[in-house]
Amino acid sequence: MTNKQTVSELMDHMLQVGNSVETLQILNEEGEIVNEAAMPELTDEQLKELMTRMVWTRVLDQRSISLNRQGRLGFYAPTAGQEASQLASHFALENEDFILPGYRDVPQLIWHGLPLYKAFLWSRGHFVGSQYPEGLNAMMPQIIIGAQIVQTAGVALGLKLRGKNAVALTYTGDGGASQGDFYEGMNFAGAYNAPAIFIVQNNRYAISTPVSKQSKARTIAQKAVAVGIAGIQVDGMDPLAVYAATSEARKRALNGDGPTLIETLTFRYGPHTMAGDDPTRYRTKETENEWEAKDPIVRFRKFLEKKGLWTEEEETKVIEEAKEAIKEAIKLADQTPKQKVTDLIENTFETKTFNLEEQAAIYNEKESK
Ligand SMILES: Cc1ncc(C[n+]2csc(CCOP(=O)(O)OP(=O)(O)O)c2C)c(N)n1
Repeated sequence: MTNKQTVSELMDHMLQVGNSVETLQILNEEGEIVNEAAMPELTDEQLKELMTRMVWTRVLDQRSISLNRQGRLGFYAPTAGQEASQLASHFALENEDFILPGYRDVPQLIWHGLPLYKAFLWSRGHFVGSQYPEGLNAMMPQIIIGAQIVQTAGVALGLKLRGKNAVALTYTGDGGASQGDFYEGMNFAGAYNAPAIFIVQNNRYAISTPVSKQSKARTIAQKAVAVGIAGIQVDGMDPLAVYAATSEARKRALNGDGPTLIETLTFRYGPHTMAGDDPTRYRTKETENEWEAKDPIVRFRKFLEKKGLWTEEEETKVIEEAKEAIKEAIKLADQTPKQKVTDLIENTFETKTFNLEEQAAIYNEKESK
């Protein structure tokens, strides 16, 4: 209760809560540590592993774009620019943690254990691409914007009720943060103190819609306040900041402190997807140059080189290994028997509905000829 402030002052105070959100940065664009206090504890080997994953994934992105152009992949949402946001957050997880990715988050799935050839098959719409190996704690990439956020609340609550020492982590974009599911999911997870982590990769655009059209709120991170959970905005081009925030969120969730919302400020260098989006129609060259100067791989390379942990030869080796793995995976995908209509029918429901029974009979007959 207060009897010293005016109504207007109280309202302004609420607005200031949002306006006071700061951005965590640990590693600047020059590869220098600018926030020692927040520096995460990572061994030299771990730092190198994170760099390896980011470089590897950049190669995967370049190859996926060419494979798509050659007609050898189906749906593809480019990832270059978002490596720190995607891979440094995933790096803070353990295998027992459950991830619920969006369609752009295939790299995290791969590093969580999805065989690459299955990721390629998923891109082609082949059912084998959605059959996950035993022990891979993940859902398929979600296409419905925001749907994975409510599911994350449920998975996190399930993990808690089963007494698992694990969290559920989901990814969405700035556009996803405007969906009703976003608020519902976070609110529910908060109310049940579920071990959930919500990552909003704010890459500035939802296809062509700028983030300024998503919300009047200055940040997406501040939306945590309304549901009473922890929230943080981080430089999403800084792998150390993204890792530190996710690692802390995981620790808090396992400690019974509930969910966290993490907003990563990032940028996708490519088009929204390979289905005809042309970013030059809604982004200026200046904006692109500004974000290219923030490249997460460039700044992490500078940091590691200064520490004597990374060389051009090592990077070349990673690039060659990535190309080889991609070649092998696409071969495996090509060798997978072509999908039949009955495969789709058999893999839709555990028990077929009556009309699927009818269709299965028709297609079984056709395919046997
Ligand atoms: C419920 C729903 N509405 C609309 C779409 C069409 N759609 C596909 S991607 C997209 C933009 C999403 O942007 P954002 O959440 O910022 O993620 P980004 O693609 O930038 O990673 C939209 C509106 C959809 N897939 N699902």
